[in-house]
Amino acid sequence: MNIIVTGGAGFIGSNFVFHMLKAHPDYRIICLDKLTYAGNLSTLEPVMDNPNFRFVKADICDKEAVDKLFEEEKPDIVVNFAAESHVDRSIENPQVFLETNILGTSVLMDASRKYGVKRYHQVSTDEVYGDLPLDRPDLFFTEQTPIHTSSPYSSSKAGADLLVLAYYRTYGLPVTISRCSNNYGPYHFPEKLIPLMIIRALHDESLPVYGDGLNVRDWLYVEDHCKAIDLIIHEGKVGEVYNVGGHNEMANIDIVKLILKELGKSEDLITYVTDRKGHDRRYAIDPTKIHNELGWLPETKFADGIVKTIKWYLDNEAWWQPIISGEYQNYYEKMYGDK
Ligand code: NAD
Ligand code: TDX
Repeated sequence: MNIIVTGGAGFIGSNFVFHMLKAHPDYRIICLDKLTYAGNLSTLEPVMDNPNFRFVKADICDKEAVDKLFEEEKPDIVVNFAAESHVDRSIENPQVFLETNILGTSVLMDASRKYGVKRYHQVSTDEVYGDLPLDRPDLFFTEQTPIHTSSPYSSSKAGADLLVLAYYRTYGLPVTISRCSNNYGPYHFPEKLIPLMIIRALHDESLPVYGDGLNVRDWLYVEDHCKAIDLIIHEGKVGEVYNVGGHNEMANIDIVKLILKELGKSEDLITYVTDRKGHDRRYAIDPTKIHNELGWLPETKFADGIVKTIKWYLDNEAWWQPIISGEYQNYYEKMYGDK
């Protein structure tokens, strides 16, 4: 089985590459990644010499490069993780989100049609459903919840999802889509809430909490997400959407306090800053469908996963130190300088 994994040098994609090489030692995994600011080749170092792994630096929007790779590898399955993924960046500059997340998806699907792939899987997000109110804890996102996006990021992901479903209906491309809640774990880029707070707390720097800090996210350990995608590409029904989430709702402020407690740091580091524009209030996934149809259940409890994750960042400074120096510092100043 030949599988092209796009965006495999990023957070979830790299965890998926590791999972697949371990779970299916007879599969060949080809990672296609542009290595944007969020892609890190050093993450993939442990598998670079694996004869069942190949890395190719290319842009999913580059039709020629994508076609060439499909011609060479004749993939059975394509799993598309490649995306611009940070909501705050999409608010600053939507354009590249539309290019990679929508146009890139169409280039990959055109190649998938041309070379007859058996499954095209789109890695999507719960953000396509918009948000839920805090005072209705009985409400959850199901696969029937209407698309209702808030940010340029989520709109670009929703645009891609609609295109994927259109390729299924119009051309019969055998597609599946997974819409997952917030992931956390190793190799999470330090612009996102959990790694940002861990690393800043370690340096006794202020922790910028948006708005009142009461926004709720539904956290899933990254390995559980990878296992869900593995199941969907093998056993999921073509043309279907699967929500993935673990009923692990947490308010941002509670996560920040938990990190401070684990690291033995003072809550005085918490600084409330101007809210994110259009900030979604609450995400909460109903994972009944993937549980009933495919038997998937999350295995890592948040209490254990967050401790494991904090330990990973403590043990792997060599991974994140080069990231937070240089270009990323300029980014931080730009995003938080006047908040
Ligand atoms: P990430 O930003 O950590 O990684 C994205 C990867 O895609 C990087 O390696 C980057 O170099 C690559 N990439 C970007 N543009 C590219 C292009 N034009 N061509 C080729 N490669 C390109 O993202 P992530 O958090 O790992 O998210 C992966 C996928 O999962 C995304 O599609 C995202 O929308 C989705 N998702 C993420 C979460 C989450 O909590 N992080 C939750 C649900 C869904
Ligand atoms: O400095 C911060 N302070 C803060 O309060 C940052 C970076 C975030 N936040 C808040 C905003 C959100 O309510 O924390 C919450 C989580 O923020 P992010 O880590 O930026 O994630 P989110 O916006 O929820 O989106 C993530 O989950 C869904 C991923 O980045 C998306 O790619 C995925 O689709």
